[in-house]
Amino acid sequence: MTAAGAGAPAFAIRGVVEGFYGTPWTHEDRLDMIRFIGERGMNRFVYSPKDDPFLRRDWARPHDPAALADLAELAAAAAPVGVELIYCLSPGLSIRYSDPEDAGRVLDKLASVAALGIRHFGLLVDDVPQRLQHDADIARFGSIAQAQATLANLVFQGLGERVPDSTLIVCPTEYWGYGDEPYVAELGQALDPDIALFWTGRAICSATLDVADAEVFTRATGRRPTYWDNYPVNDVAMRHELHVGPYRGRAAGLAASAEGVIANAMERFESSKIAIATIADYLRSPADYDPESSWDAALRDVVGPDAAAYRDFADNSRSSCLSQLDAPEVTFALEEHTFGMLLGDTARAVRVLGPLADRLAASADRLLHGPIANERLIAEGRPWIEAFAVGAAAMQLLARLTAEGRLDTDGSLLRPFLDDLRTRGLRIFGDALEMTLAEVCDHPPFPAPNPERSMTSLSPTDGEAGHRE
Ligand code: 14T
Repeated sequence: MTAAGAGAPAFAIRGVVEGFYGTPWTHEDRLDMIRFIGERGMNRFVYSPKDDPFLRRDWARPHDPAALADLAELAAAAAPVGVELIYCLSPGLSIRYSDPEDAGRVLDKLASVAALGIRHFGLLVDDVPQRLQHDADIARFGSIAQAQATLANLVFQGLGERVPDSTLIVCPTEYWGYGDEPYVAELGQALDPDIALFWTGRAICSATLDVADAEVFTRATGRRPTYWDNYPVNDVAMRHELHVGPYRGRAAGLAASAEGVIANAMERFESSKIAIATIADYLRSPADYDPESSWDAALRDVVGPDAAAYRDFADNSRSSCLSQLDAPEVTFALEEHTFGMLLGDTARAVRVLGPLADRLAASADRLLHGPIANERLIAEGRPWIEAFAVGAAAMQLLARLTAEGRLDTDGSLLRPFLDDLRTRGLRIFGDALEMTLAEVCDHPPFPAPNPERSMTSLSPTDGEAGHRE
């Protein structure tokens, strides 16, 4: 064991992939991200925006000179900060695996990029049909795994002849699961052993990445996984979440069983940096990684002087496949509120909630209306921050109605807040706030406390507040 935190980073491959569905980042964004990750010890930037037609739908069409010039500039900017580019092509929607000319087109495209000094390449066949479609492919190959392996081996061989020291990584069509499914095992057994494989773990967005799963994958495919980790990405089915919470759920000992981790980022560029900074911490030294302290540092780093206000927001926007508790502080305050109400103890019901609601409302106000250092971060998160402001105001009113003993009679004043939050359809406060508001608005009043079983002594007025009707 090496000393914690010192020496070489644990994972050999540490990086970010621009791999989301949505508007691709700009060239300036990419330059910025390469610098950002390089400063934090990451060493790969994977170029794979799903909605760049030249990479996927029109994979065979050559890049125009301006696009090549941009790629050359990215590679040149990456080298001095210790980052290498991985250029990925996604030909799976239309390629004829059996056609040597199509393999030649893939090679030509990769060679056009290799001429710029880029050495690392990816062949991605994720999110394409699970079966062979061209008649010629059906006639030639017994399975799609054989077809893909044949293509990848040809491309790898051609690359080796044309580009010294080049590498190739393949993203399989079934890129998640137990790691020993028949398809991926067949693919792994047929691929040249020097071709790497992407894997997202148990699920497309995996709650955990475990050593045992990595070992199953390695045994089945003949190589350790390179994780394509779908966090903080929030595309497709995750659009209602803003992933600004810390990285978590990745085994401390994973580095021995995996080549590395490439984190898929959000279209929301600045917002992605928060999670990415924590991922960089984990990848440097997983044994020392503490999600919460890494997250606090990342917030100070990315948000700057407004970090405390933004943290109040982000603490309520933790919902993701990684999260165990989506909104810890608010959840606790609302649990206390419910408990206090059930006991008929209004003082207890508002003790935590009141001050917290005021603090969150002030933070929302600062983020929405104050001068803010990182304006782009706030602009990206604005829909969620506005929902956060609505929720904070709802909690302030909830605390006030409770303290004034009016929850029974005037609880319906909270209805517009609940409707507003539901209409926005954005994930904020986890389930905690909407469930509490629904409890007050939709359901019968809190039952009268049983004085004999109450854990706190009740004053007559508290008793009143606990009663409905
Ligand atoms: F390459 C793969 F490892 C991968 O994860 N591919 C895509 C990825 O680019 C996307 O950003 C990510 C998160 O949504 O998941 C994959 O895309 C999907 C996944 C689906 F379940 C696209 C459609 C789906 F239904």
